[in-house]
Amino acid sequence: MIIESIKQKLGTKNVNTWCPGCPNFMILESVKRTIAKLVEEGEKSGGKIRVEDFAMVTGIGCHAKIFDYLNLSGIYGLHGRVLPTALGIKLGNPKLNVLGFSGDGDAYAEGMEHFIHNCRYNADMTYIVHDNRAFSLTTGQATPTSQQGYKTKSEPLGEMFEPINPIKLALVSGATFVARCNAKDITHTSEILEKAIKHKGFSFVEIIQDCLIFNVGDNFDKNLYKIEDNKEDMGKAMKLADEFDYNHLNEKVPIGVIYQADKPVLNEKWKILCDAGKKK
Ligand SMILES: Cc1ncc(C[n+]2csc(CCOP(=O)(O)OP(=O)(O)O)c2C)c(N)n1
Ligand code: SF4
Ligand SMILES: [Mg+2]
Repeated sequence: MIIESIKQKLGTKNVNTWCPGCPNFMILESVKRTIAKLVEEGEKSGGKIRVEDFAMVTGIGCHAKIFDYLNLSGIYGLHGRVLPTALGIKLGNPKLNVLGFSGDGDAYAEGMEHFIHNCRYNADMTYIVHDNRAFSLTTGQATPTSQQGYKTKSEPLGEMFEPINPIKLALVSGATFVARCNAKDITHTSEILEKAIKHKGFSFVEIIQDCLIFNVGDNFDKNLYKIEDNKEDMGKAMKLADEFDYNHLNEKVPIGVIYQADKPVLNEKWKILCDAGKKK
């Protein structure tokens, strides 16, 4: 089956309510391309991956509408609870490729504790964060990755706190695959997503997804630069993470695989789960 027809199968007939031009469209396209490529490759090598072997979980927010536009089984979950739901699916059927989709509010505010612990657990699943540095669906309030001084109806004097650095947080929490990409670069994003899905362990992909309506200040596309994949070198990864602090938009912003390491995954460490996987 050719990639285009698999991509068509991944679409739905639901009316799309994202704002015209929103980079979420590009993330959707990147995800479809990636799954279609993996399925086609699987077919070539004996039908190893089917569309049915993927499952998705979303939070609540603009990002989460991807659930309506991507024809995969899964759960349109609760705000901030993507990862425990995704982990539950993975525990129930370890053979599934589980993809979690969160917004920055979803992942780093309400869902922060799940983010840290899932980096530690290293279950073999992929976590995709659409980071637009705002709670966009609820009209643009500041999230933990919004820059200081960002003014909203809820923060009329401007965001008071320094943002968190999710890349650094993932690294210190034990994530075995940490990457950043730009939604608008579909080819690069698809390459990163493919690597993330193929990675054995918890893969975290932070996608810069500029909202067109909220927190539209400085566009930092010009600051992005692509890096070579960094395997196993934590010192280098921390330096790359430090280059952009999510506050000063004039800094250089590395995109690509910032860190990848080969470590035992949850299924291997947890015998009961491992045996359950063998029985299916
Ligand atoms: C537990 C809970 N808290 C708050 C909300 C309200 N809420 C729904 S969407 C949303 C904002 C989502 O922001 P983000 O995760 O960044 O996604 P975006 O809309 O920016 O894609 C909020 C606060 C909710 N639905 N459930
Ligand atoms: S409000 Fe922003 S994130 Fe939401 S659909 Fe519109 S452009 Fe996209
Ligand atoms: Mg957001």
